[in-house]
Amino acid sequence: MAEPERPRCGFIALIGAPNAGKSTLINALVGTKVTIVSHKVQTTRALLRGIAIEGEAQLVLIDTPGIFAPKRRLERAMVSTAWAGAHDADIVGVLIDAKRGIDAEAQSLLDGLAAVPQRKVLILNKVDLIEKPALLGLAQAANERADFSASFMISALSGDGVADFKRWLADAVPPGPWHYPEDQITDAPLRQLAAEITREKLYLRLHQELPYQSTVETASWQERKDGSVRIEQTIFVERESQRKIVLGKGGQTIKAIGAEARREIAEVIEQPVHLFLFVKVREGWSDDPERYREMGLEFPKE
Ligand SMILES: Nc1nc2c(ncn2[C@@H]2O[C@H](COP(=O)(O)OP(=O)(O)OP(=O)(O)O)[C@@H](O)[C@H]2O)c(=O)[nH]1
Ligand SMILES: [Mg+2]
Repeated sequence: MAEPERPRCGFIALIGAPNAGKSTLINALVGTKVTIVSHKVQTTRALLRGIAIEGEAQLVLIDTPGIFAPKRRLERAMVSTAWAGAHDADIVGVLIDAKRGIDAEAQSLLDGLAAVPQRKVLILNKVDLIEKPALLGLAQAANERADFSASFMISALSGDGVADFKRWLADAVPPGPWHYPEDQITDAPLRQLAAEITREKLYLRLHQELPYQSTVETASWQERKDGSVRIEQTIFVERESQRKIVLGKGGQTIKAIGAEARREIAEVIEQPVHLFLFVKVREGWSDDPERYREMGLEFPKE
């Protein structure tokens, strides 16, 4: 699809509490997985763009970390990054988990919107989980607390209502040339996307605090003559005891994570992949500015 005669293009940031379904919605709008999803909170750590085309419009969708009351340094970096993403966008999509309703987290998110001058749109997500009548009250309550141009009720998971929302966005973004080639679906470098996929598999498999105390980086990426790629990744954890958990009995856990990640990375890059995972203990990595640079986050001073 070539750029049309009267192109439109705009940046849309999706913000919301952790686990509201922002990343799921970005993937649904793009039509391919460009950002990772898990049932745990605080999955997304940095800004990531997914790119979709609707009619004459190119929609640049910015996935952001969840907004909540942060305590640790990494959390503070994630939350301030999320608000910064909202301030840089043409349109701000505010996601609320309809099942949870307007709880304390959603309330403080709505309060924070007063400082966001951009056009805002309310998205009540996960409508598959609740009854229709409850939705109307929820939409009304949210509209009383912030100034929304429109409200949508969707299920990012089933796709219900997503097409309507996408058409609305296509009309709402300003006229202007497309920012990306028409076939590009994300601005994330492949090595970063590959590291994120491995982090998703880690999140899905490991329990309690461990996922939050680990990070994944792609250490090397070699294209081979036979068309395959050799990828080495490092999983950083904080303590030796965590390294043992990631490895699992006889290396079973890391092997399973590696197999799942390899399959999905190969699918995304459409090349055979040889994936090598290494687990390193780096005490205090979440206080190391270099790790933040790798994740695309600013390093908060304290
Ligand atoms: N039932 C239902 N579940 C959903 C829907 N959208 C997302 N989910 C689930 O909600 C969980 C969180 O989804 P994510 O897309 O990772 O949420 P997020 O807002 O990006 O979360 P953070 O990155 O942690 O801020 C996952 O288990 C999704 O499958 C929906 O419309 N209906
Ligand atoms: Mg996310």
